[in-house]
Amino acid sequence: MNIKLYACLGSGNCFKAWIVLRQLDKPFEFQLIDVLAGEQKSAAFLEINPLGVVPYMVTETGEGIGESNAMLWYLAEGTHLMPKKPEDRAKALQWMFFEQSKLEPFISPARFFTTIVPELGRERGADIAQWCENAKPGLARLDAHLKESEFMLASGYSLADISLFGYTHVIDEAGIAFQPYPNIARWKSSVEATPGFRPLSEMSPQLEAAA
Ligand SMILES: N[C@@H](CCC(=O)N[C@@H](CS)C(=O)NCC(=O)O)C(=O)O
Repeated sequence: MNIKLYACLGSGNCFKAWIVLRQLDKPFEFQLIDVLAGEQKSAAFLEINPLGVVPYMVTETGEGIGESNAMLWYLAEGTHLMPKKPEDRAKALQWMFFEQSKLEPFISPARFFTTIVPELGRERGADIAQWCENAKPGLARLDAHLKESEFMLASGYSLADISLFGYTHVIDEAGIAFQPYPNIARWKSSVEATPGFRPLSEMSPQLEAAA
């Protein structure tokens, strides 16, 4: 049985799971879930993932895994994307928790209402401004870290880069400029140059069907 990835288009969290599958050249089935139409809360999808969110992944052995960063951990196991030293694995986790607590909760909704559904965002101007403000300390910390290192870990490109890249590479779509964060901008180019990289705009079930 192939891995099955349940995902919606345009999502940074779904992109993380998708790009790791593509960069590791793993065969998988892409099941589109239309979040804008509420499909993630349908009875059929709640049977698969009772939390009613995407991404969600079903492994080759039929185990269901939620949380994009947990998917990265599962998929990177035993590959060049998983750091070898225990200290580096712990640092990867440290940054992946940072991503989910200091960046994603702010960049994701700001981008959703600015770029994905701007018609709903017109009523949310104050919220969007606050989310952008809340993301800045995390972005400043990330930028300072990347001043010292080409990738998140000194050992090289890893699952931690993919995790952080998911939303950080589209801060402009949330209304946050890259200009105050030159090291993030430089790192973004380094990640985009890694083997097998494909942009978020190409994530689609059609691409997998054609592969
Ligand atoms: N922390 C989760 C976030 C999952 C999540 O909130 N997914 C969004 C799409 S990016 C979703 O399904 N939203 C629809 C909803 O909450 O009903 C992860 O990293 O996978």
